[in-house]
Amino acid sequence: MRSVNVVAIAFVLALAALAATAAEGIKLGELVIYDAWARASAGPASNGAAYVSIHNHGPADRLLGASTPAAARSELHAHIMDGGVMKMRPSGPIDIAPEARMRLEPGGRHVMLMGLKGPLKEGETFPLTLRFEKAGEITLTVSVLKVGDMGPGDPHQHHQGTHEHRQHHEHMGQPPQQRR
Ligand SMILES: [Cu+2]
Repeated sequence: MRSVNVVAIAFVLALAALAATAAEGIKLGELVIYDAWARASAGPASNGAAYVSIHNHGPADRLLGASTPAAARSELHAHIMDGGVMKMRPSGPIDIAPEARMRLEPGGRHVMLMGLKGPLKEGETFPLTLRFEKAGEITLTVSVLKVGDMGPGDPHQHHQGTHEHRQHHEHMGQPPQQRR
């Protein structure tokens, strides 16, 4: 019985560690990836979009593609002006400049989720795998926020899991205010 309890406690601790990692950013090579989120579907939508923030601590890399079991197909998209109308189009690989801090966000670059298996519901999560040219692959947990949300970085919102840059640097082993 005792060993069963030890396993149960270890499992709970592992879950807690995963949750903490998600809020502070996940390190993949020289990249730190954080705030993976999506908007809840407004109705019985067949498409959706996922967003993520990336901080590159190293040389240039490229986001090549994404996949999720939540949708039949995932494409990298960008919004472009076409005859005065904002349209979205497949963007191909997304360049990540050296030392860049970038955000996929509503109205900008996003991971288009085509053929959702079901509507995205606020409070739920789903896995999203991103594939980078140099850093490799990582599977993130995407948090579904409310319809019309502008994301965890929205200054008008106060979500749990809001990215704190201080935490992020502690995670990288570079506390910004302890340098002498
Ligand atoms: Cu799109």
